[in-house]
Amino acid sequence: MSDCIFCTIVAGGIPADVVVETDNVVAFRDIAPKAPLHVLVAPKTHVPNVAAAAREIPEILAEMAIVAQQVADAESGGEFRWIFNTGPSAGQTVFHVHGHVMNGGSLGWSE
Ligand code: DGP
Repeated sequence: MSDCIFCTIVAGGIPADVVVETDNVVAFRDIAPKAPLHVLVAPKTHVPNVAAAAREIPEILAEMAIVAQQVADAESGGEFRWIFNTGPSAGQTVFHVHGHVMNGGSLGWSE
């Protein structure tokens, strides 16, 4: 989608600090990290949220989980929190599905 910031990142239109990339998935550091480890894992295909990903690109959603684990293996001893905000009231601001891979610091339940 031309007006999607993460599609623009996937296309190389704006820079991102990419930590893992596969044919289908990209993982890059959040521009405003809320924890020492805060990486976003997104499919290269545009789908709006995690349920849509499960319906439309289930194999790629599974690949996203594997990439999230790879990020955590490299940066946080293999342990991580994986968050998918869905909808504005839950804090979703970018409507291209992405999982927040987080760890470190003192994560509270609501962060
Ligand atoms: P969410 O609120 O769950 O939709 O998460 C969106 C995240 O995306 C938020 O933590 C900030 C991050 N973000 C927004 N724009 C950019 C960008 O241009 N580059 C990077 N690296 N992260 C971005």
